[in-house]
Amino acid sequence: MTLKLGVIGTGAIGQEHIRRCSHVLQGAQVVAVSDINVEGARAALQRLNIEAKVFENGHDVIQSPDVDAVLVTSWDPTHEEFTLAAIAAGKPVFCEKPLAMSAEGCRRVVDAEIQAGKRLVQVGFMRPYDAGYRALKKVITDGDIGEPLMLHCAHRNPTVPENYTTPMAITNTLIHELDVLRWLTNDDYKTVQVVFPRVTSKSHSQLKDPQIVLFETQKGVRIDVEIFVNCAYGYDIQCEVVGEEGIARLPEPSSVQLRKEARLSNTILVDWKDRFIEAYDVELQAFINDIKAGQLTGPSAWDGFAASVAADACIKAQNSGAIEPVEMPPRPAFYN
Ligand code: NAD
Ligand code: NAI
Ligand code: ISE
Repeated sequence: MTLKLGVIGTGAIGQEHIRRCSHVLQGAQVVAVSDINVEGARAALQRLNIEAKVFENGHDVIQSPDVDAVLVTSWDPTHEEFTLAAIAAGKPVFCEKPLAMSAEGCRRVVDAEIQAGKRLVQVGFMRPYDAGYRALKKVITDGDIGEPLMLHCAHRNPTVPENYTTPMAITNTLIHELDVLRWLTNDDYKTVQVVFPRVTSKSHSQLKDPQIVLFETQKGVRIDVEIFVNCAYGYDIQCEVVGEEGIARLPEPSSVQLRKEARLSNTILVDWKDRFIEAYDVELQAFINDIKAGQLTGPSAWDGFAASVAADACIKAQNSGAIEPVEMPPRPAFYN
């Protein structure tokens, strides 16, 4: 049976996900889309050579009897509304990160899903599906470097649009680390502090860039994450785990090493679409397969909530300059 998908938001990642669901993955077909920019949605379908119905409103996609499951790939502040509507319609929904703009919003999704009595939500945290992160986790869980003591991480984008502001470094960018580092270390955050180095001249008045986010975890591990979204040189994700017996590093994406003109060099990727291209394929194939098998197993609404609890504390810490607590409520049995 072919799973019929509706996609809300046909921007950068919406188009990428439509492309992969239509031309790369197995068992699904995009039958409906919407975007507040309706002409943009039509143009995207034409570019991708896909025939699907274009709706003016995302809610009509969700309600369409032709649509079995929904992908929410519109802007961050729209995610909660569309995810809640999909749950109300009883349809599985893959929601890009963040699940909502605050822990309170995520909690509404968690509560609605529990009320529905069945897992219907997968959040677009793709890094746990990335082969590099999986290899790094195996090194840790196999005990190869002993107990982790410190993590040094970086999340660097070459550039961001003018509408990207200081809190978005947390809700839109760091949110990936907030999810993947919990998964990687099997730990939870206890406190967070944010410090601001000298601002790059490539930023603007509404964005303090770069930022350094410092965590202490429940197990006493110290984590530093540099967020630098106008780093100019590339899209660069770093993660180094310092353990009692050794150090493990996230593998670099493979690239041919060049010896040329008295230089030894490797290419650095510049676009998130390429850096995690396989992880996006795997996460969405898992979503499709899990729906057919009757049980979602990927990053859950509770994972979306946990990341947003930490994100709220980070934003508080951005504003206060103080060390702020991260207070995570107990996991409901529904998510065990
Ligand atoms: P984008 O701005 O390129 O695309 C967003 C699209 O959503 C736009 O076309 C916009 O017109 C549309 N849109 C906005 N509100 C809408 C609404 N109410 N109904 C329908 N369409 C609406 O942004 P993007 O880079 O594609 O990011 C989209 C989402 O994907 C964001 O939430 C972002 O955080 C997430 N994202 C995740 C990753 C990842 O690595 N997992 C990468 C990129 C983006
Ligand atoms: P984008 O700006 O390219 O696309 C967003 C699209 O959503 C736009 O086309 C916009 O018109 C549309 N849109 C906004 N509100 C809408 C609404 N109410 N109804 C219908 N369409 C609406 O943004 P991009 O980069 O594609 O990001 C989209 C989402 O994907 C964001 O939430 C972002 O955080 C997430 N994202 C996730 C990534 C990942 O690695 N998982 C990578 C990039 C983005
Ligand atoms: C974007 O929305 C993503 O999710 C990318 O993975 C991230 O690196 C980038 O900073 C975000 O803007």
